[in-house]
Amino acid sequence: MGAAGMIIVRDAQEAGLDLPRAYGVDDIPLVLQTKAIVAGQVALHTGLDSVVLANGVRDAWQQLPAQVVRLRCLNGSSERSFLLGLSNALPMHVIGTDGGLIAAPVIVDRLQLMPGERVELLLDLAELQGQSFQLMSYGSELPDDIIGAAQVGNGMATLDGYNENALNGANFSLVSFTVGAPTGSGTTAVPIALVPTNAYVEADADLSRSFTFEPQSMGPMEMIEGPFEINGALMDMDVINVTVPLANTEIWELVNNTMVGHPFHIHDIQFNVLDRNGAAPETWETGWKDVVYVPPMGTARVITRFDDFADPDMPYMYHCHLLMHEDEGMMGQFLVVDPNAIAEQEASASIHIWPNPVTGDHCTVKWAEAKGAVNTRLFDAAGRMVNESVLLDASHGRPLTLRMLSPGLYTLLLVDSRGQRAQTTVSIAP
Ligand SMILES: [Cu+2]
Repeated sequence: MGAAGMIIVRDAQEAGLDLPRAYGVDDIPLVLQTKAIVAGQVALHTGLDSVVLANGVRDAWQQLPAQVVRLRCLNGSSERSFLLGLSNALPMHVIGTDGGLIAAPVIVDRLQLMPGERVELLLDLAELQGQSFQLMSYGSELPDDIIGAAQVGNGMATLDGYNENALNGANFSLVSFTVGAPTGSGTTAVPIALVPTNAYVEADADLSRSFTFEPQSMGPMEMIEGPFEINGALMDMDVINVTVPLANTEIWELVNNTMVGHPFHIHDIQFNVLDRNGAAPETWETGWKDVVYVPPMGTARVITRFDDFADPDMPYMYHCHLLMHEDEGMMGQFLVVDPNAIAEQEASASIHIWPNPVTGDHCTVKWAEAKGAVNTRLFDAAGRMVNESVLLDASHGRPLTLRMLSPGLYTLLLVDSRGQRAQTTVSIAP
């Protein structure tokens, strides 16, 4: 991320709780970043991010009242993970994650926050008037192979400039705080309960999909540097990698066959983390999230329901939230499609497929604007091409043979002789 901002979302459930919410007084947004500054400009695509910024400011400090205060933290770094902690060893009460408040506060003294992740913390400063302390990143305690740790790679290979960056493996201050007088009206105690999560459980799932991360080519450098593929492919704007039927509850299994940790992010939905390397996630991670840490040579599983915002034309993205990784193509796109709405939506599109859902071994394709021969490619929900053929003139209706295909949703990509592209969703009936 370059310049980063924050949107604070409030709702009635949040408003019903006794939480600090005086903006800039006891409720502090913190966009935490490290950046490389070259010739006065933020430089991307370099590992020499040696400048620590909070809300865009170096050496940031804030006065806080001697009462319960709320810190809304976002890791807006391009690649660096933080291991948050307080220099005075005060406990941090986690109350919220990426998607909102969790069920009850969870006390931690360290918390790993990867790029793209958000966490809300309460600190009880009632006894600390006149003192000062820092919100720290304890980089020396980050596990190896997470960017920001002392070591990435096996010692033979490491990232360009990694060992020259003094922040890697170091403990450093993100923000300094001084504690002043209480406001006289703030929150005096950390709440016992927050908002029930009603998390999805494994038994709710309609299906499980697997997403495997691998370097494009094998080698010690490539295993830490990338470019990294998801299910054997880099991002392609012309390929829908996954088609999700509306109202599906799905487990997404993330398999990391690389030597670095990745923060995996899914648009459109909030998910619950089921497990990481087969073990329960951190207690504070059990609410709603949209970024999950996938450990090096390890796995994470998340569960979610795609219950809104279906659109047969506008895909959502999933991607690694490390800027260099996503920029190099560690990303894919998915459609959420309402199977019952396809026929209606086709009526207004320039491509006509009928019947759709397809009931026999072929359908008719008409693309009025097509010029010359049209190449057709059909992709299944996992993004695999399952059919390729050529229609000599699709500007009038032409039959497309679709034999031996399992029932479900497919994406049909059409390219005409002038390189014009069109795409639509085809449903194969049982
Ligand atoms: Cu990554």
